[in-house]
Amino acid sequence: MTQTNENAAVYFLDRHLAEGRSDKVAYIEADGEKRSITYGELAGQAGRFAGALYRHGVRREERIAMIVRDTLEFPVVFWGAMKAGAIPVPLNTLLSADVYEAILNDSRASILVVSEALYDTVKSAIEGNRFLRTVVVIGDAPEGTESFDQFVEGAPVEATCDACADELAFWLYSSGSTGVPKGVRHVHSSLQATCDTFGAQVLGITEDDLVFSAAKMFFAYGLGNAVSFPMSVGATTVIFSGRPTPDAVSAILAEHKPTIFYGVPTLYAAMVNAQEQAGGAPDHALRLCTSAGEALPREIGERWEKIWHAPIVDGVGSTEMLHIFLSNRPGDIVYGTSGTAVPGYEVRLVDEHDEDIKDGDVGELLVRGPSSAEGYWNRRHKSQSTFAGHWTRTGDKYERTETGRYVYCGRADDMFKVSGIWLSPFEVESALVDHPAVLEAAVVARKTDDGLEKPAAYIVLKPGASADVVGELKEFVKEKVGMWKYPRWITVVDELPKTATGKIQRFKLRDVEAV
Ligand code: 3SK
Repeated sequence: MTQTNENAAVYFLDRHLAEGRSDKVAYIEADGEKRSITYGELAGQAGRFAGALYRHGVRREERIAMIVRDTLEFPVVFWGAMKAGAIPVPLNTLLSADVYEAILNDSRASILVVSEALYDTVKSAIEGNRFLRTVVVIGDAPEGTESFDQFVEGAPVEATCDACADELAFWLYSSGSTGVPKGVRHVHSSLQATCDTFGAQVLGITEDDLVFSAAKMFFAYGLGNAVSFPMSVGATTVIFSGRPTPDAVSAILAEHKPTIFYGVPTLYAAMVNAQEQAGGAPDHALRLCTSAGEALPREIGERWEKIWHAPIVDGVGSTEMLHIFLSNRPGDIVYGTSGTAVPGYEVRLVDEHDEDIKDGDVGELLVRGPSSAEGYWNRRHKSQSTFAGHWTRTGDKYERTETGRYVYCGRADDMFKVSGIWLSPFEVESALVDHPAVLEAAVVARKTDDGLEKPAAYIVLKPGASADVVGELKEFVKEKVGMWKYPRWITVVDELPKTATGKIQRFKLRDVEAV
């Protein structure tokens, strides 16, 4: 098909009608009403949503904020807004009212689409908002809002608005590890670029795959996993609107039998622990799993593969690069490393003067490739420092081994010096989670009475483990990674603060009193 309109909705949505996939199921809900939608129905409903936006006077480039759970309406609204030339802005569904208020003001969205179950949290964030014209609720509409059904009822089905590849298509908000959300602006060609690279060349996704992502569609990771990758080939996606607990995910793997599962390290760790305790072999049809969000500990990958007999391809991506650019490959996995650059991307490691470093040294990871964002919305200074010409700074510290694989050493801004030597919190955390009683760990710098920085650890224990184990952990770390690196303070907590993509928010722990 000759494609002159470069609006991403042509490639991901309209193309399937021309290629005979109108009756193929695109999405299946694993919970709630357990509805499903075909590619033909999705194209029709997205077109109607685009028509409803026009009817409401929405103009090109206006932002459509989405606080939408993983239900069939997510792809309808996302593609519908893009078809109309408007800019969908999917937001994390787990934020607080204060953060929604800040993001809604920052984005100046004129329409907000929100799932009914989330409306109560969002309500106070929209009071007094000067930009919103209409709040559309998926479900029963409280006073002052419109129901989704009402909003689209009788609207004409619109054709896809002409757009060029470099035109802004959608934004994502990145919480980053500092906690201040920034609007990351992506163009129409970026989605297809991630499918041509990671989707085709690492996942090898085909029309016959059935995929399930525990990471939600509002994350860049989940958006690729459950929206662009499967829709680039006409595959089918199982979606789940609830919390992806180990039990819920195991049940979905057993009932729906996806061939590709996309998870995050915390979930893999919990599932491995639960399955080892339960014994037996899980029921599934997986051919491949992926992990991102934070580095997958080696032992978790190895233990998972022993139980599920399906490899986990661990990779690194970012909201700024839209998806994974550094990754292991099926058939070529070294657990404990992030693999090598995904075809189509280049990576470099540089020192503090931006000079390339040699193998074995630790430096900041820079990446260049076809899916980098246009920049941050209204953050000129931050855009200039992150998007340095063709190269994008990741803020991650890496080492390249002699065999050319990249090994994660922590966030650039989490590194600190102990006795004059750089310490990566990640290295100490990895040592702690090697202890059989420790499920997760986060390490931050803390000042001693004489003002020197030393590591302080926060740990989550495995179910049934006794807090008495804390006494032996200091010696355990000393033996594993070196005398000076052991945590001087260890606090047991119920859970660690994390970003939506599962990255530990160490900055939130820096102010917590250690014991
Ligand atoms: O954190 C990651 O590794 C990631 C991967 C894919 C897309 C987005 C992100 C943040």
